[in-house]
Amino acid sequence: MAFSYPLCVITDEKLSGLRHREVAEQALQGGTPMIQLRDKEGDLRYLSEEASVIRHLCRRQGALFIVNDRLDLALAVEADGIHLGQEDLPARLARPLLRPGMFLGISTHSVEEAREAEAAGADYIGFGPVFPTGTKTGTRPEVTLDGIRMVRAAVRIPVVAIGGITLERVPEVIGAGADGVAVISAIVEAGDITATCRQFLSRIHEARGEEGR
Ligand code: 3NM
Repeated sequence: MAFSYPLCVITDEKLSGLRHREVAEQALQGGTPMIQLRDKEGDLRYLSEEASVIRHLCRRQGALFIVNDRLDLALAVEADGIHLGQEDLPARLARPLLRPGMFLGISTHSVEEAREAEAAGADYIGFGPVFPTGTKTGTRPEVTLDGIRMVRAAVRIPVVAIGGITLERVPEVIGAGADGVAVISAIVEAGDITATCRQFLSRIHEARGEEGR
């Protein structure tokens, strides 16, 4: 069955010049099914306010709300899930702390990490960077479209591709087997976030052979 959350918009206040809640609101208006709050620097008091608003907005629309890295924040605001990187709390330690039904997403950069994440109970993996990205410093070498093909064949859980993904690149990324795409700059830096999300979704549906949705 097709993954129900094929577009994840990751909020970024620096790149967008907007508050997390504003990015989320505009992305949700464009039909985005999954929002991830990601902020490596903001203080927790501020982020808890942003997260509470986004929690409400996502719930109203039936979209999934994922918090990056901060498990305390995810639990406190009753987010739908947590996304952890290879330098964050290990999945096997995080999984038992989650409420039943909460999503666990893990960033992975190789087939080995993807298999490990699946074995540790991840519900989906982020896989990247597929293409060069200026958004995250210190990223690993690009996993490329061939990497997506390999990882898709190696795990059963959904594979969400990330890193340098633009509207133009959606068909090849989905064509290589990604179940979804996670995007920062190509969406949050776009003048019209709402319209850009609609374009991404329609490109994704086209690439999946779901025209007319
Ligand atoms: N994680 P953009 S790449 C947050 O490879 C993040 O795990 C990556 O931003 C990974 O869409 C990345 O602007 C940045 O390239 C994605």
